[in-house]
Amino acid sequence: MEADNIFSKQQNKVEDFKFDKKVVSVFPDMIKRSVPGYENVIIMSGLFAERFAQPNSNLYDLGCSLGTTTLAMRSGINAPGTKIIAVDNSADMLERCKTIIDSDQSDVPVELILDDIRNIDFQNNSMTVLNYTLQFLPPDDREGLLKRIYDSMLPGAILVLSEKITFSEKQNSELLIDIYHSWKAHNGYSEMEIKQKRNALENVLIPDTIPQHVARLEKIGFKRCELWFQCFNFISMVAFR
Ligand code: GEK
Repeated sequence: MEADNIFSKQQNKVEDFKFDKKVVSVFPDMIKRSVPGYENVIIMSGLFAERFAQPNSNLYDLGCSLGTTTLAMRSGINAPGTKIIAVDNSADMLERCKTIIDSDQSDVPVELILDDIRNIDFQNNSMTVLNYTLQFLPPDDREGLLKRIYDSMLPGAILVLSEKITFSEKQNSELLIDIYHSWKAHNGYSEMEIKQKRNALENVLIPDTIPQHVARLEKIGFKRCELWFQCFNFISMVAFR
């Protein structure tokens, strides 16, 4: 696994973050050292799939990157006749994802789609996972996407939504984000790397607060939702149709 040193050198102008070849080559190391709880959230996505995949239905992994969530879901699914539809709009990510999925032995079919998740015609949907992807959509597009997902869901279907979040209370926000940065430093990132990555993400990753997420899910019609994981400014929720 290649080490993530993308922001280790001083850059004159920090460009907006892109999921390009350079990021793909370090992605497993980057996400593990940058998203607290990532590995647990992936494992638990597999456990949700084990429990909620319905026979003859589709399961969606939106913003699949290298397919880590897809593989966890694939190994969890017991229901017959299911298909996982994994979508990403980065051609570099999806190309590498295809190699990884092809080398996995499970016989649950996986369809990889290179497209914007806003263009997908969701159907016959028993589970949708958005692991750290909704945060990259323009805020005004988030409700529309979630509504279309909701409308495609079978009774009893679930949405797993994992996100970086922000906080409305200023002191909590400063403290938790500061501790998060300490955790990144603990994982070997320098102060400059942390700062440059933060700048690169500033216009690209726009986090919501937990109350914003809950209000949106309730407005769309999800009958229950629960926060099942939180570490500092990273969360995962499950919402039930
Ligand atoms: C994992 N879920 O390993 N349409 C399609 N893909 C998109 C869009 C969009 N509009 N916007 C961003 N992406 C993964 C990790 S990474 C999270 C998800 C991170 C894709 C983007 O190309 C990238 O691959 C992914 O969403 C976000 O479980 O890097 O912080």
